[in-house]
This record gives sequence, structure tokens and C-alpha cells, in this order.
Amino acid sequence: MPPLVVYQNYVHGQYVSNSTGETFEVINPATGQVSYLVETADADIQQSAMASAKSGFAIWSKLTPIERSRILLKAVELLREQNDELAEVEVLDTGKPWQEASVVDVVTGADSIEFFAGLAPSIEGNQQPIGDDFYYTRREPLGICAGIGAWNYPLQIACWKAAPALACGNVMIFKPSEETPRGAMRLAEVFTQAGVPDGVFNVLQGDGRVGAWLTEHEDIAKVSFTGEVGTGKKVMAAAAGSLKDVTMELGGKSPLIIFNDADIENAISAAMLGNFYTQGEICTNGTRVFVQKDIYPRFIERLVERTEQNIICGNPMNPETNFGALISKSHQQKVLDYIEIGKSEGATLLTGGTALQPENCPNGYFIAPTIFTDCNDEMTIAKEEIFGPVMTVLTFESEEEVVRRANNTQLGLAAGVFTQDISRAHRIIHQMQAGICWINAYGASPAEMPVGGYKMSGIGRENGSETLKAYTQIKAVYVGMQPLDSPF
Ligand code: TXE
Repeated sequence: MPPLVVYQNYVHGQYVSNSTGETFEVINPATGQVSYLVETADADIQQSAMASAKSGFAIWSKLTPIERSRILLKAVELLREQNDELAEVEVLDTGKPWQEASVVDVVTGADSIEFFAGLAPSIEGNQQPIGDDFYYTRREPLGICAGIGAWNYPLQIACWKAAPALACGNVMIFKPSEETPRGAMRLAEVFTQAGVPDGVFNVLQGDGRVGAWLTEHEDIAKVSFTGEVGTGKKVMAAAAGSLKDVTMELGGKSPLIIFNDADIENAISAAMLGNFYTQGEICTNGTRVFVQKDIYPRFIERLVERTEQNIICGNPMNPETNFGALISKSHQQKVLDYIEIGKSEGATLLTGGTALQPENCPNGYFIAPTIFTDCNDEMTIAKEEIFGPVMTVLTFESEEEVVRRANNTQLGLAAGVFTQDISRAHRIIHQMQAGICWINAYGASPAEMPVGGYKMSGIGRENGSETLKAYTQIKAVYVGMQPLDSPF
């Protein structure tokens, strides 16, 4: 058995070794085998990353926006050139199918960097005459930003946080999830190859302790966090100590509403995408599927048919596979526990409900695509984020009823509606207490579109021109053109 590769922290344009020798294992979810080790960012690494970020900021923030844009666009070119290699890294770290990673993960990361690189030169202030005097404003960078990532889209999340931050002249120290360390490392390498100065994008490895150090550090101006609601609360509480700005991209339990007049095959595609794509590990998933009474029998019949016929679970690197492994054994168990709760609370298990052991990946963390019906809003599987391939189907009769029930949650990340009645589509969506909505679609999240949650699902946005403002601060400058008028 060859010795395991040991990856390190990326500081000031290179990999650096820690002093403690502390490492942690990373497991390939599809095989259950340890893929490699990673050195934890110990105190020495943390200090050097902060010093490196300061020196990187001194250079990067002095470039003109168009100079930053050029370098970031070079990084976009490199990401696209390395698409397949980077997609494989994501498959081996996350267990998601190659079929997805090769067309979504790197592409959507590169697109976000391209989008904000294009906006960078448009950052400008205002000027207004005040009599003979005048004032003007400057949009200035914040300084050192921290990015903290979740494990479901490692490279994409790192790109979505770095893109607006760097475009505005900030620098970033990024900590990926300890489950999926490599995507962010590869992004750091690409940034260096593209000419991003050392210290502008450092990557620290480790668990919540490294994340907490970043969140509490007084030299961090802003924290952008992606993860569970519970963790988000901890991050925000820690950030309060030094009054940091925060962006929070948290969990959801989003409604997908299907009316009687919906295109049934399209609606079923949305329900399956919104529960089984990335084996259900997507925060915006439409996991509460509300189906109007008349269409319900036909919807359920076709949904089960397509679920049992069209989902190919197995080795994620096999291009035929469209349904991969969950991130870890403990997460697999957590999802299986939710399935048991669903059964014990009286829901009907229509299909799935068990762990799977595909022939080509017998030791991976797989769960069959699972559908529950005869559900009610009080059930645990209708209220809590499961973050796995478990669909909860509910029925409704009227618009008023479904709007009330869909909104009856502290979460508010996403919502979807399927109907051919265009007025009803907008009427329903305008009443949804959610930040990311789809009409006769589900899941698409282009760089141009701002995404983020209402209520407990988050604060702030990622992507979209809105997000640029979150990475600059406004300085107002008043200019006196006359001798100062003073009573003293
Ligand atoms: O989150 P965790 P996970 C959500 C998704 C689900 C969760 C899954 O809905 O709820 O993310 O990701 C670090 N101080 N989204 O399990 O456990 C930890 O090391 C600072 C929403 O990874 O919260 C990891 O890097 N950091 C999203 C990160 O926090 C801490 C899209 C997240 O860990 C910390 C994708 C602490 N005290 C997933 N404790 C969206 N809305 O767009 C842990 N961490």
C-alpha cells in the first residue's frame, strides 16, 4: 500500500508545512477508503496566512480594477482549461457523479469569477455639488475577507466567495470544509498561475476550530459563510465581537408547488432534480413537494416510475452514473435516521428508504432515492433539512392553503411553482417568503442571478451585481471651496 499523499496549507503562493505535524484524513465517499491526508493549519500557519494576506492586500488593492479584471479573467481561462481535471477532484472528494461535476461545478465557479471580473471596472462613486462646495464618494475595499465553505460544492463555493471579494480589491483567506479540502487548493494554484499576487488568496485547512479563529480575528473585515443554520449562528455570534460584516448562505426546506394544470413531466423533472441531483445534498432543494389534489395520482405514478427507472447509482466516475454517494458515513446514517423517523411518524414510504451497495462501489455511502407520501406539515421530514435524497410529498387544494403552508417555516431559502397560468405563477411566487425562486424551472443559478435566503436561511447574497456592494465600503469626501465659515 503506497503511503498516503499529505496535502498542506496554501499560504503566499505556495504550500507550507505546519509545525505540529497534525493532519486529518479525507475519505472518498464512493469507496469508503482514505484518499489522502491534509495538514491542519496550526497557529504558525494561521499567523503566516494573516501576515501574507496583509502584504497581498497592499499590492492587490493598489491595482486598478481593470488590472485586477485582466488577471481574474486569466484565472477563468485556466479553470475552463482544467475543467475535467478539477471536476475529477470534486468527484473524488464529494462522491457526486462525474456527469454533474464535469458540467456544473467548475463551470459555475468560473462563470462567477468572469462575471465579477467584468463588473470590477464599473465600480464607481458619486459626486454632487453643494453650493460652491461639493462632495464625492469612493467605494473602497474592506481589506481581508474570510471565506468558509461547505462540502457539497467545494470549488464552486470557493469561487463564488473569492470572485466578488477579489474583484473589489480585497484579499481572502478561505477555509474549505474538512470533508472536501482540495477544490479550494486547486483554485489557489490557478490564481497564482493567473498572476494573482501572493497572499491575495490563501487556503487554510481544518475543521470548525480554524473557522472560528478566522471569524473571531480582529484583522478580518468580513466573513462569508456557507453551511448549516446552527453553524451560521455561531459564526455570526463570533463575528459580532469585532463587528464584522457577514454573508450567510445557510440551509433550507424549500417548497416546490405543483398545480393541477402543470406540465406533469416537467414538474416531475423539477421534483427529481430538486431532491436527487447531487444525491439531495443541495441547500436550495425543493424537498417539500406540494401537489394539488387532482393531479396527485398521475404525478405520483409517473414520479415513482421515473425514479425507479432513470436513476443510475454507482461509481461516480462512471459517466453513466447520475446518482452518487453521500459525503460521509455519519451523514449517511443521519439521513437513514430521518427515514426511520418518517416511517415512525406515519408517512408512507413509496420507494427507496435504504442504504445501497452498488456492485462497482460496495463500500460507498449510498442511499436509494427515497419518496414519502401521506405526509403532513407536522412531520419531522416536512420540517427539518435532511440534506439527502429524501422527498416529502404533500397535497393541497387551494392557493391560499398552499401559500400559508409553504411559508410556515423559519427557513426561507428557495421556492418553486409549476403552472401554465402565468398570473398565478407570479401571484404565488410573490407571496413566497424565500430569496431564490423558480417558475416552471428548478435549480438553475447563473452568475448573473443573486442568491441567498430569507429568514433563518441566510443574510446577504452571492452572485448578481447586488453582491459587489457587499465587498466595498463607501467613503464620503466633502470638499470646501471657500474659507470655512465659523463663529469662533
Ligand atoms: O455545514 P457545516 P456542512 C448548507 C446546507 C447544509 C450545510 C451542509 O444546507 O445545511 O450547508 O454543509 C465550518 N466557526 N449549505 O455540513 O457543518 C466547517 O468546518 C466557523 C447552504 O459543511 O455548517 C465547514 O467548513 N466555521 C448553502 C463550514 O463551517 C465553522 C449551499 C460548514 O460546516 C464552525 C450549500 C465554527 N464554529 C450548503 N463550525 C447555500 N445556502 O447556498 C464549523 N465550521
